Amino acid sequence: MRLFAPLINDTYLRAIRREPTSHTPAWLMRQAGRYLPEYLATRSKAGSFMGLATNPELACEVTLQPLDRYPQLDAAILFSDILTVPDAMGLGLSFAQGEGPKFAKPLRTEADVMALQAPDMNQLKYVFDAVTTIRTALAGRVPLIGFSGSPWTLACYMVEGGGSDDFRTIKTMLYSRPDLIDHIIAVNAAAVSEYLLEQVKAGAQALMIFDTWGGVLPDGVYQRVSLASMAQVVATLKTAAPDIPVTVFTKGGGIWLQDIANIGADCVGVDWTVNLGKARSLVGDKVALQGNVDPFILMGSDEQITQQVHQSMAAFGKAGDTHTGHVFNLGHGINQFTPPAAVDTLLNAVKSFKAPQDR
Ligand code: 1CP
Repeated sequence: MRLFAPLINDTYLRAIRREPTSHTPAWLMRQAGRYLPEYLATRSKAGSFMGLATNPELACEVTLQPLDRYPQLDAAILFSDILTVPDAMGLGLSFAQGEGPKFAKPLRTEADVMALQAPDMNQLKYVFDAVTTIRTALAGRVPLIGFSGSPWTLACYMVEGGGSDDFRTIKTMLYSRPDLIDHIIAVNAAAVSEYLLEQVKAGAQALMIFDTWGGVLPDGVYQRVSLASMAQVVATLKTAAPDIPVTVFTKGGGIWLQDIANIGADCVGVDWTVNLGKARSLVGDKVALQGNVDPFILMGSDEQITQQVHQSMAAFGKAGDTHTGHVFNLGHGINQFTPPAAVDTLLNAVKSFKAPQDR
């Protein structure tokens, strides 16, 4: 075991464990990235997004940028991408300037699918090195969150070969050759479990599974394909690393909240379509909740931002125990056109919120 500095601000971990905290902890999905001028400067130094992600020193630099700019943040998230795993499986990831991710060898045929194997974790050493470098540089300031895509969300990119508007290619495979999808999901679940456990060994103090595209599946198929494979990953994590909290986030998964709360994760992320108070009454004290302000509120006036933040927090709140089990976040990642000053307004609004019993 590596030795790291003791944690100074443990508010995020306490909230996930549903312990009382002095304030509601906050971090933001995609808190590092293109909306920050300092990120764009480091990326141009690295030459490309993958140049940045594969260089542990530079990945560390961009992970810390939002924490230096916004001292209100209560957690750091590893700077990397969910698509590093399929890249290590040999699919050939590239990011063309100004475009989304592309795979040179997407999974299209039975032969492609049957040849798929979980990657050799040595191929992802740059990620684990980044985790250790970041954890050391944080020096206990806030906890470090490691992450992965869900087996289904990774499968979407692996079959489509990049981003998609309608998921036609993967849904065609799903409804014509479900056996092939089952195979991809099984390989991905093994890969994701191993990948996350390696991040823990390298120093990650919490984990998050991004199921960005679970919400494109019909009821029933979601549970069988995406949720069941996330449950399998969580079970593996809980056996090997029982003290590391796990958050699962299915964008568009609000309607399946009770199912998601039952897979053994510690915290469930929800998007802006969900009312946090209703969500809380559905899940009880089974899990903490993370979310859920619309990221585009950051394009609005300071008054609107503050009002939306307070509304989301008040919805969660219940007199007497407001600061238990809520991790403030957006309902999805920060958009690249977000003005950095709006993020400061948002985080100040989280801090200035007065729960009913504090007023
Ligand atoms: O040009 C650039 O600089 C690349 C933009 C970028 C960034 C900043 C990409 C490409 N990935 C990232 C970082 C990233 N991705 C993080 C690090 C944390 C942080 O920034 O603070 C994380 C957690 C992710 C996760 C990720 N990547 C998800 C899941 C979360 C989500 O946003 O839904 C997904 C779906 C991706 C795929 C991806 N990577 C990059 C892009 C542009 C995309 C979306 C592609 C698409 O579907 O169109």
